[in-house]
Amino acid sequence: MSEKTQRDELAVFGGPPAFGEGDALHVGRPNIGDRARFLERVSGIFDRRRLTNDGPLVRELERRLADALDVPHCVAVASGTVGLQVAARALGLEGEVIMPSLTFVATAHALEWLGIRPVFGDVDAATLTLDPARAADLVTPRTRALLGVHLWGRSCAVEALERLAVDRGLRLVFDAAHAFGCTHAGRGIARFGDVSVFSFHATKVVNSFEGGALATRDAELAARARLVRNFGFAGYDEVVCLGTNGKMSEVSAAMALTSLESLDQFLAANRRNYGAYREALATVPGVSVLGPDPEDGWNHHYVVLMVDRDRACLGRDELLDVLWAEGIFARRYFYPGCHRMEPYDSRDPAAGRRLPVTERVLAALLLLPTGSAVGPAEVRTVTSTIRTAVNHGRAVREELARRRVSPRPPAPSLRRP
Ligand code: T4K
Repeated sequence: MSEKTQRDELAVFGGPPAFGEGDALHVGRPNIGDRARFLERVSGIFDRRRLTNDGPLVRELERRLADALDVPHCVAVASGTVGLQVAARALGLEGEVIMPSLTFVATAHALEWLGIRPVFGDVDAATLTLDPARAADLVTPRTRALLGVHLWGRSCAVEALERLAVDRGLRLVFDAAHAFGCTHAGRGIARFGDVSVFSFHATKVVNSFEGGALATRDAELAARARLVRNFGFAGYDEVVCLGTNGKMSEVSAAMALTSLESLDQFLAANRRNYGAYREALATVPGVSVLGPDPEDGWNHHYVVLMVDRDRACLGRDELLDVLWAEGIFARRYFYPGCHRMEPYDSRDPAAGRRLPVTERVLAALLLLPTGSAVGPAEVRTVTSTIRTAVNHGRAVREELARRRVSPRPPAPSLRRP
Protein backbone atom coordinates (compact mmCIF):
# COMPACT_ATOMS: atom_id res chain seq x y z
CA MET A 1 0.00 0.00 0.00
CA SER A 2 1.45 3.36 -1.01
CA GLU A 3 0.28 6.75 -2.14
CA LYS A 4 -0.84 7.04 -5.74
CA THR A 5 0.49 10.25 -7.19
CA GLN A 6 0.98 9.40 -10.88
CA ARG A 7 -1.79 8.64 -13.33
CA ASP A 8 -0.24 5.36 -14.46
CA GLU A 9 0.01 4.10 -10.88
CA LEU A 10 -3.79 3.92 -10.76
CA ALA A 11 -5.13 0.39 -11.13
CA VAL A 12 -7.58 1.54 -13.82
CA PHE A 13 -4.50 2.39 -15.92
CA GLY A 14 -2.85 -0.97 -15.19
CA GLY A 15 -0.99 -0.16 -11.95
CA PRO A 16 -1.01 -2.73 -9.13
CA PRO A 17 -4.09 -2.35 -6.89
CA ALA A 18 -3.31 -0.54 -3.64
CA PHE A 19 -4.96 -3.27 -1.58
CA GLY A 20 -5.25 -6.99 -2.23
CA GLU A 21 -8.02 -9.35 -1.26
CA GLY A 22 -6.68 -9.81 2.26
CA ASP A 23 -6.29 -6.16 3.15
CA ALA A 24 -9.03 -4.48 1.08
CA LEU A 25 -10.70 -1.48 2.71
CA HIS A 26 -14.41 -1.61 3.52
CA VAL A 27 -17.02 0.80 4.80
CA GLY A 28 -18.33 -0.88 7.91
CA ARG A 29 -15.37 -3.01 9.03
CA PRO A 30 -16.33 -3.84 12.62
CA ASN A 31 -14.72 -2.18 15.61
CA ILE A 32 -13.44 -4.92 17.90
CA GLY A 33 -13.00 -4.10 21.57
CA ASP A 34 -11.02 -5.95 24.24
CA ARG A 35 -11.15 -9.63 23.21
CA ALA A 36 -10.11 -10.98 26.60
CA ARG A 37 -12.87 -9.00 28.31
CA PHE A 38 -15.43 -10.29 25.80
CA LEU A 39 -14.33 -13.92 26.24
CA GLU A 40 -14.45 -13.52 30.01
CA ARG A 41 -18.06 -12.36 29.73
CA VAL A 42 -18.90 -15.29 27.43
CA SER A 43 -17.41 -17.65 29.97
CA GLY A 44 -19.72 -16.15 32.60
CA ILE A 45 -22.70 -16.78 30.32
CA PHE A 46 -21.80 -20.47 30.14
CA ASP A 47 -21.30 -20.66 33.90
CA ARG A 48 -24.73 -19.15 34.51
CA ARG A 49 -26.43 -21.14 31.70
CA ARG A 50 -28.52 -18.10 31.01
CA LEU A 51 -28.20 -17.55 27.27
CA THR A 52 -31.08 -15.22 26.46
CA ASN A 53 -34.53 -13.91 27.57
CA ASP A 54 -33.76 -10.74 29.50
CA GLY A 55 -30.61 -12.12 31.10
CA PRO A 56 -28.24 -10.27 33.45
CA LEU A 57 -25.95 -8.95 30.71
CA VAL A 58 -28.91 -7.54 28.77
CA ARG A 59 -30.09 -5.81 31.93
CA GLU A 60 -26.62 -4.46 32.63
CA LEU A 61 -26.39 -3.24 29.04
CA GLU A 62 -29.74 -1.47 29.29
CA ARG A 63 -28.56 0.37 32.41
CA ARG A 64 -25.29 1.40 30.76
CA LEU A 65 -27.05 2.52 27.59
CA ALA A 66 -29.49 4.62 29.57
CA ASP A 67 -26.54 6.31 31.32
CA ALA A 68 -24.64 6.87 28.08
CA LEU A 69 -27.71 8.23 26.27
CA ASP A 70 -28.97 10.25 29.23
CA VAL A 71 -32.47 8.74 29.09
CA PRO A 72 -34.31 6.86 31.83
CA HIS A 73 -35.32 3.83 29.73
CA CYS A 74 -33.52 1.60 27.24
CA VAL A 75 -34.89 -1.65 25.84
CA ALA A 76 -32.31 -3.88 24.12
CA VAL A 77 -33.55 -5.70 21.00
CA ALA A 78 -32.32 -8.22 18.45
CA SER A 79 -31.62 -5.67 15.68
CA GLY A 80 -32.30 -2.09 14.73
CA THR A 81 -34.97 -3.27 12.29
CA VAL A 82 -36.83 -5.21 14.96
CA GLY A 83 -36.36 -2.20 17.24
CA LEU A 84 -38.22 0.02 14.77
CA GLN A 85 -41.02 -2.55 14.60
CA VAL A 86 -41.24 -2.92 18.36
CA ALA A 87 -41.36 0.89 18.63
CA ALA A 88 -44.12 1.11 16.00
CA ARG A 89 -46.21 -1.56 17.77
CA ALA A 90 -45.62 -0.09 21.22
CA LEU A 91 -46.82 3.28 19.91
CA GLY A 92 -49.85 1.63 18.25
CA LEU A 93 -48.94 2.99 14.81
CA GLU A 94 -50.97 2.17 11.73
CA GLY A 95 -51.95 4.00 8.55
CA GLU A 96 -49.13 6.18 7.19
CA VAL A 97 -45.79 7.33 8.55
CA ILE A 98 -43.80 10.12 6.92
CA MET A 99 -40.09 9.37 6.57
CA PRO A 100 -37.19 10.17 4.25
CA SER A 101 -36.32 7.94 1.31
CA LEU A 102 -32.66 8.78 1.90
CA THR A 103 -31.99 6.00 4.41
CA PHE A 104 -31.15 2.31 4.60
CA VAL A 105 -34.10 0.32 3.30
CA ALA A 106 -34.64 -1.24 6.74
CA THR A 107 -36.31 1.98 7.91
CA ALA A 108 -39.06 1.62 5.30
CA HIS A 109 -39.23 -2.18 5.42
CA ALA A 110 -39.76 -2.17 9.17
CA LEU A 111 -42.98 -0.21 8.69
CA GLU A 112 -44.16 -1.93 5.53
CA TRP A 113 -43.69 -5.33 7.20
CA LEU A 114 -46.29 -4.25 9.78
CA GLY A 115 -48.74 -3.02 7.14
CA ILE A 116 -47.88 0.63 7.84
CA ARG A 117 -47.33 2.68 4.70
CA PRO A 118 -44.08 4.66 4.53
CA VAL A 119 -44.67 8.01 2.80
CA PHE A 120 -41.43 9.46 1.51
CA GLY A 121 -40.70 13.13 2.13
CA ASP A 122 -37.77 15.01 0.64
CA VAL A 123 -34.73 15.94 2.73
CA ASP A 124 -33.55 19.43 3.52
CA ALA A 125 -30.57 20.45 1.36
CA ALA A 126 -28.52 21.55 4.39
CA THR A 127 -29.15 18.75 6.90
CA LEU A 128 -29.89 15.96 4.37
CA THR A 129 -32.52 14.75 6.83
CA LEU A 130 -36.33 14.86 6.65
CA ASP A 131 -37.39 18.40 5.69
CA PRO A 132 -40.05 19.46 8.24
CA ALA A 133 -41.75 21.76 5.70
CA ARG A 134 -42.04 19.00 3.10
CA ALA A 135 -43.20 16.57 5.78
CA ALA A 136 -45.95 19.03 6.82
CA ASP A 137 -47.24 19.01 3.21
CA LEU A 138 -47.60 15.23 3.33
CA VAL A 139 -49.71 14.96 6.49
CA THR A 140 -53.15 13.45 5.79
CA PRO A 141 -55.90 12.10 8.04
CA ARG A 142 -54.16 8.70 7.77
CA THR A 143 -50.80 9.97 9.08
CA ARG A 144 -49.90 8.69 12.53
CA ALA A 145 -46.24 9.55 12.92
CA LEU A 146 -43.11 11.21 11.64
CA LEU A 147 -39.99 9.05 11.42
CA GLY A 148 -36.81 11.12 11.19
CA VAL A 149 -33.47 9.47 10.44
CA HIS A 150 -30.27 10.89 11.96
CA LEU A 151 -28.49 10.08 8.74
CA TRP A 152 -24.79 9.20 9.14
CA GLY A 153 -25.15 10.41 12.73
CA ARG A 154 -25.97 13.99 11.69
CA SER A 155 -29.05 15.07 13.59
CA CYS A 156 -32.46 15.78 12.10
CA ALA A 157 -34.10 19.17 12.50
CA VAL A 158 -35.36 17.77 15.80
CA GLU A 159 -36.93 20.95 17.19
CA ALA A 160 -38.92 21.65 14.00
CA LEU A 161 -40.06 18.02 13.78
CA GLU A 162 -41.14 18.13 17.43
CA ARG A 163 -43.18 21.26 16.74
CA LEU A 164 -44.80 19.67 13.69
CA ALA A 165 -45.62 16.49 15.61
CA VAL A 166 -47.25 18.44 18.44
CA ASP A 167 -49.17 20.74 16.05
CA ARG A 168 -50.57 17.83 14.03
CA GLY A 169 -51.07 15.33 16.84
CA LEU A 170 -48.47 12.87 15.53
CA ARG A 171 -46.01 10.56 17.25
CA LEU A 172 -42.33 11.25 16.60
CA VAL A 173 -39.85 8.41 16.14
CA PHE A 174 -36.15 8.75 15.36
CA ASP A 175 -34.15 6.12 13.53
CA ALA A 176 -30.88 6.65 15.38
CA ALA A 177 -29.16 3.59 13.88
CA HIS A 178 -26.09 5.72 13.05
CA ALA A 179 -26.21 8.09 15.99
CA PHE A 180 -24.77 6.38 19.05
CA GLY A 181 -22.33 8.82 20.66
CA CYS A 182 -24.00 11.87 19.09
CA THR A 183 -25.58 14.92 20.75
CA HIS A 184 -27.66 17.84 19.53
CA ALA A 185 -27.64 21.30 21.12
CA GLY A 186 -25.78 19.83 24.07
CA ARG A 187 -28.44 17.17 24.71
CA GLY A 188 -28.17 13.45 24.16
CA ILE A 189 -29.54 12.59 20.73
CA ALA A 190 -32.13 10.24 22.27
CA ARG A 191 -33.72 13.02 24.31
CA PHE A 192 -35.97 14.09 21.43
CA GLY A 193 -39.30 12.73 20.19
CA ASP A 194 -41.19 9.77 21.63
CA VAL A 195 -38.53 7.16 21.05
CA SER A 196 -35.16 6.69 19.32
CA VAL A 197 -34.03 3.38 17.87
CA PHE A 198 -30.32 2.49 17.70
CA SER A 199 -28.61 -0.29 15.77
CA PHE A 200 -25.71 -2.26 17.18
CA HIS A 201 -25.11 -4.17 13.97
CA ALA A 202 -21.51 -5.29 13.39
CA THR A 203 -20.90 -2.27 11.15
CA LYS A 204 -21.96 0.31 13.77
CA VAL A 205 -19.81 2.33 16.14
CA VAL A 206 -20.93 0.16 19.07
CA ASN A 207 -21.75 -3.37 18.03
CA SER A 208 -23.34 -6.48 19.47
CA PHE A 209 -22.84 -8.58 16.28
CA GLU A 210 -26.56 -8.05 15.64
CA GLY A 211 -28.67 -5.93 17.95
CA GLY A 212 -30.22 -2.61 18.76
CA ALA A 213 -32.05 -0.67 21.45
CA LEU A 214 -34.99 1.64 21.99
CA ALA A 215 -34.30 4.72 24.09
CA THR A 216 -37.12 6.77 25.53
CA ARG A 217 -38.10 9.17 28.32
CA ASP A 218 -41.56 7.57 28.45
CA ALA A 219 -41.85 4.83 31.11
CA GLU A 220 -45.15 3.47 29.77
CA LEU A 221 -43.83 3.23 26.26
CA ALA A 222 -40.74 1.38 27.51
CA ALA A 223 -42.96 -1.06 29.43
CA ARG A 224 -45.07 -1.73 26.31
CA ALA A 225 -41.91 -2.20 24.23
CA ARG A 226 -40.73 -4.85 26.72
CA LEU A 227 -44.00 -6.72 26.29
CA VAL A 228 -43.93 -6.50 22.49
CA ARG A 229 -40.29 -7.64 22.46
CA ASN A 230 -41.23 -10.84 24.30
CA PHE A 231 -44.36 -12.18 22.52
CA GLY A 232 -46.60 -9.98 24.68
CA PHE A 233 -45.88 -12.02 27.85
CA ALA A 234 -46.71 -10.19 31.08
CA GLY A 235 -46.16 -13.30 33.23
CA TYR A 236 -45.43 -16.98 32.73
CA ASP A 237 -48.83 -17.78 31.21
CA GLU A 238 -50.28 -14.39 30.55
CA VAL A 239 -50.10 -12.75 27.12
CA VAL A 240 -51.54 -9.25 27.08
CA CYS A 241 -50.80 -8.02 23.54
CA LEU A 242 -49.53 -9.00 20.14
CA GLY A 243 -45.77 -9.45 20.38
CA THR A 244 -42.78 -10.81 18.57
CA ASN A 245 -39.39 -12.25 19.40
CA GLY A 246 -37.25 -9.13 19.51
CA LYS A 247 -35.01 -10.20 22.37
CA MET A 248 -31.27 -9.63 22.49
CA SER A 249 -29.16 -12.65 23.45
CA GLU A 250 -26.60 -12.63 26.27
CA VAL A 251 -23.69 -13.09 23.88
CA SER A 252 -24.79 -10.00 21.95
CA ALA A 253 -25.05 -8.06 25.20
CA ALA A 254 -21.53 -9.26 26.12
CA MET A 255 -20.24 -7.85 22.84
CA ALA A 256 -22.12 -4.57 23.25
CA LEU A 257 -20.83 -4.08 26.81
CA THR A 258 -17.28 -4.77 25.66
CA SER A 259 -17.72 -2.48 22.69
CA LEU A 260 -19.08 0.30 24.92
CA GLU A 261 -15.95 0.09 27.08
CA SER A 262 -13.87 1.01 24.00
CA LEU A 263 -16.23 3.65 22.67
CA ASP A 264 -13.80 6.51 23.34
CA GLN A 265 -11.09 4.79 21.29
CA PHE A 266 -13.49 4.07 18.44
CA LEU A 267 -14.67 7.69 18.40
CA ALA A 268 -11.07 8.93 18.49
CA ALA A 269 -10.18 6.78 15.47
CA ASN A 270 -13.25 8.08 13.59
CA ARG A 271 -12.36 11.68 14.45
CA ARG A 272 -8.73 11.23 13.41
CA ASN A 273 -9.72 9.66 10.06
CA TYR A 274 -12.37 12.29 9.38
CA GLY A 275 -9.84 15.08 10.03
CA ALA A 276 -7.25 13.44 7.78
CA TYR A 277 -9.75 12.94 4.94
CA ARG A 278 -11.02 16.47 5.23
CA GLU A 279 -7.57 18.02 5.26
CA ALA A 280 -6.20 15.92 2.40
CA LEU A 281 -9.22 16.49 0.17
CA ALA A 282 -9.74 20.20 0.93
CA THR A 283 -7.82 21.26 -2.15
CA VAL A 284 -9.19 18.65 -4.56
CA PRO A 285 -11.63 20.39 -6.89
CA GLY A 286 -15.18 19.10 -7.07
CA VAL A 287 -15.11 16.88 -3.98
CA SER A 288 -16.12 17.84 -0.46
CA VAL A 289 -16.28 15.95 2.80
CA LEU A 290 -19.54 16.49 4.65
CA GLY A 291 -19.14 18.10 8.06
CA PRO A 292 -21.38 18.11 11.13
CA ASP A 293 -24.08 20.62 11.93
CA PRO A 294 -22.49 23.24 14.25
CA GLU A 295 -25.06 22.28 16.93
CA ASP A 296 -24.10 18.60 16.79
CA GLY A 297 -21.64 16.56 18.78
CA TRP A 298 -20.86 13.96 16.14
CA ASN A 299 -19.50 10.40 16.18
CA HIS A 300 -17.78 10.81 12.74
CA HIS A 301 -18.84 7.22 12.05
CA TYR A 302 -19.31 7.75 8.32
CA VAL A 303 -17.05 9.81 6.04
CA VAL A 304 -19.32 11.14 3.32
CA LEU A 305 -17.82 12.55 0.14
CA MET A 306 -19.90 14.63 -2.26
CA VAL A 307 -18.72 14.57 -5.86
CA ASP A 308 -19.56 17.43 -8.19
CA ARG A 309 -19.16 15.91 -11.64
CA ASP A 310 -18.67 19.19 -13.46
CA ARG A 311 -15.97 20.51 -11.17
CA ALA A 312 -14.21 17.20 -10.60
CA CYS A 313 -14.39 16.28 -14.33
CA LEU A 314 -15.29 12.87 -12.96
CA GLY A 315 -18.62 11.43 -11.91
CA ARG A 316 -19.32 9.72 -8.60
CA ASP A 317 -19.68 6.31 -10.25
CA GLU A 318 -16.44 6.76 -12.17
CA LEU A 319 -14.65 7.61 -8.94
CA LEU A 320 -16.24 4.53 -7.39
CA ASP A 321 -14.80 2.42 -10.25
CA VAL A 322 -11.35 3.91 -9.66
CA LEU A 323 -11.50 3.12 -5.93
CA TRP A 324 -12.88 -0.39 -6.30
CA ALA A 325 -10.13 -1.22 -8.79
CA GLU A 326 -7.69 -0.35 -5.95
CA GLY A 327 -9.45 -2.61 -3.43
CA ILE A 328 -11.01 0.42 -1.73
CA PHE A 329 -14.66 -0.55 -1.40
CA ALA A 330 -16.32 2.83 -1.01
CA ARG A 331 -20.13 2.65 -0.86
CA ARG A 332 -23.03 4.67 -2.23
CA TYR A 333 -25.10 4.47 0.98
CA PHE A 334 -28.10 4.73 0.41
CA TYR A 335 -28.33 4.74 -3.37
CA PRO A 336 -30.76 4.50 -5.18
CA GLY A 337 -33.07 5.50 -2.30
CA CYS A 338 -35.95 3.53 -0.79
CA HIS A 339 -38.37 4.98 -3.34
CA ARG A 340 -36.45 3.22 -6.12
CA MET A 341 -36.43 -0.11 -4.30
CA GLU A 342 -39.21 -2.69 -4.13
CA PRO A 343 -42.01 -2.75 -3.19
CA TYR A 344 -42.02 1.06 -3.13
CA ASP A 345 -40.84 1.67 -6.71
CA SER A 346 -43.64 -0.36 -8.34
CA ARG A 347 -46.23 1.26 -6.12
CA ASP A 348 -45.15 4.79 -7.01
CA PRO A 349 -42.65 4.87 -9.90
CA ALA A 350 -42.85 8.67 -10.15
CA ALA A 351 -41.91 9.31 -6.50
CA GLY A 352 -38.46 10.60 -7.51
CA ARG A 353 -40.02 13.70 -9.07
CA ARG A 354 -41.23 14.75 -5.64
CA LEU A 355 -37.83 14.11 -4.08
CA PRO A 356 -35.46 16.41 -6.00
CA VAL A 357 -32.97 16.98 -3.18
CA THR A 358 -32.88 13.27 -2.33
CA GLU A 359 -32.21 12.37 -5.98
CA ARG A 360 -29.47 14.99 -6.31
CA VAL A 361 -27.71 13.81 -3.15
CA LEU A 362 -27.99 10.14 -4.08
CA ALA A 363 -26.22 10.86 -7.39
CA ALA A 364 -23.29 12.59 -5.68
CA LEU A 365 -22.50 10.77 -2.43
CA LEU A 366 -19.75 8.31 -1.78
CA LEU A 367 -18.86 6.88 1.63
CA LEU A 368 -15.21 6.23 2.36
CA PRO A 369 -13.71 3.56 4.62
CA THR A 370 -13.12 4.59 8.22
CA GLY A 371 -13.35 3.21 11.75
CA SER A 372 -10.69 1.57 13.90
CA ALA A 373 -9.65 -0.79 11.07
CA VAL A 374 -8.44 2.19 9.02
CA GLY A 375 -5.31 4.17 9.91
CA PRO A 376 -3.52 7.28 8.62
CA ALA A 377 -1.55 5.35 5.97
CA GLU A 378 -4.76 3.91 4.50
CA VAL A 379 -6.39 7.35 4.48
CA ARG A 380 -3.34 8.73 2.62
CA THR A 381 -3.67 6.02 -0.01
CA VAL A 382 -7.39 6.66 -0.47
CA THR A 383 -7.03 10.43 -0.65
CA SER A 384 -4.02 10.35 -2.99
CA THR A 385 -5.98 8.02 -5.27
CA ILE A 386 -8.91 10.44 -5.30
CA ARG A 387 -6.64 13.44 -5.92
CA THR A 388 -4.80 11.73 -8.78
CA ALA A 389 -8.04 10.47 -10.35
CA VAL A 390 -9.53 13.98 -10.24
CA ASN A 391 -6.32 15.55 -11.57
CA HIS A 392 -6.63 13.22 -14.56
CA GLY A 393 -10.42 13.21 -14.63
CA ARG A 394 -10.82 13.41 -18.39
CA ALA A 395 -8.26 10.62 -19.02
CA VAL A 396 -9.89 8.43 -16.36
CA ARG A 397 -13.29 8.91 -17.96
CA GLU A 398 -11.92 8.09 -21.39
CA GLU A 399 -10.13 5.00 -20.08
CA LEU A 400 -13.27 3.73 -18.33
CA ALA A 401 -15.35 4.38 -21.43
CA ARG A 402 -12.73 2.66 -23.60
CA ARG A 403 -12.87 -0.43 -21.46
CA ARG A 404 -16.65 -0.29 -21.64
CA VAL A 405 -16.77 -3.07 -19.09
CA SER A 406 -16.54 -1.62 -15.61
CA PRO A 407 -13.34 -2.67 -13.84
CA ARG A 408 -15.38 -2.88 -10.64
CA PRO A 409 -14.93 -6.36 -9.18
CA PRO A 410 -17.98 -8.33 -8.07
CA ALA A 411 -19.83 -6.71 -5.22
CA PRO A 412 -17.82 -6.86 -2.00
CA SER A 413 -21.04 -7.09 -0.01
CA LEU A 414 -21.20 -10.08 2.24
CA ARG A 415 -24.81 -10.34 1.19
CA ARG A 416 -25.52 -13.45 -0.87
CA PRO A 417 -27.18 -12.81 -4.24
N1 T4K B 1 -31.77 2.24 9.92
C1 T4K B 1 -30.64 2.65 9.32
C2 T4K B 1 -30.49 4.08 8.97
C3 T4K B 1 -29.60 1.72 9.07
O1 T4K B 1 -28.47 2.13 8.45
C4 T4K B 1 -29.77 0.39 9.45
C5 T4K B 1 -28.72 -0.58 9.20
C6 T4K B 1 -30.96 0.02 10.09
C7 T4K B 1 -31.95 0.98 10.30
C8 T4K B 1 -31.26 -1.38 10.53
O2 T4K B 1 -30.43 -1.79 11.60
P1 T4K B 1 -30.09 -3.37 11.73
O3 T4K B 1 -31.39 -4.13 11.68
O4 T4K B 1 -29.15 -3.77 10.63
O5 T4K B 1 -29.48 -3.46 13.11
C9 T4K B 1 -25.04 -2.74 6.42
C10 T4K B 1 -25.62 -3.29 7.71
O6 T4K B 1 -26.01 -4.65 7.55
C11 T4K B 1 -26.80 -2.52 8.23
O7 T4K B 1 -26.93 -2.86 9.58
C12 T4K B 1 -26.54 -1.03 8.15
N2 T4K B 1 -27.69 -0.25 8.53
C13 T4K B 1 -26.11 -0.63 6.76
C14 T4K B 1 -25.74 0.81 6.70
O8 T4K B 1 -24.94 -1.37 6.40
P2 T4K B 1 -25.06 -3.78 4.00
O9 T4K B 1 -26.07 -4.57 3.30
O10 T4K B 1 -24.42 -2.66 3.29
O11 T4K B 1 -23.97 -4.73 4.66
P3 T4K B 1 -22.76 -5.49 4.01
O12 T4K B 1 -22.97 -6.93 4.22
O13 T4K B 1 -22.51 -5.02 2.61
O14 T4K B 1 -21.57 -5.01 4.94
C15 T4K B 1 -21.00 -3.72 4.83
C16 T4K B 1 -19.51 -3.83 4.80
O15 T4K B 1 -19.05 -4.07 6.10
C17 T4K B 1 -18.97 -4.91 3.92
O16 T4K B 1 -18.46 -4.34 2.79
C18 T4K B 1 -17.86 -5.57 4.73
C19 T4K B 1 -17.99 -5.01 6.10
N3 T4K B 1 -18.27 -6.04 7.11
C20 T4K B 1 -19.59 -6.34 7.40
C21 T4K B 1 -19.88 -7.28 8.36
C22 T4K B 1 -21.30 -7.63 8.68
C23 T4K B 1 -17.25 -6.67 7.76
O17 T4K B 1 -16.09 -6.39 7.46
N4 T4K B 1 -17.53 -7.61 8.72
C24 T4K B 1 -18.81 -7.93 9.06
O18 T4K B 1 -19.01 -8.76 9.96
O19 T4K B 1 -25.78 -3.21 5.32
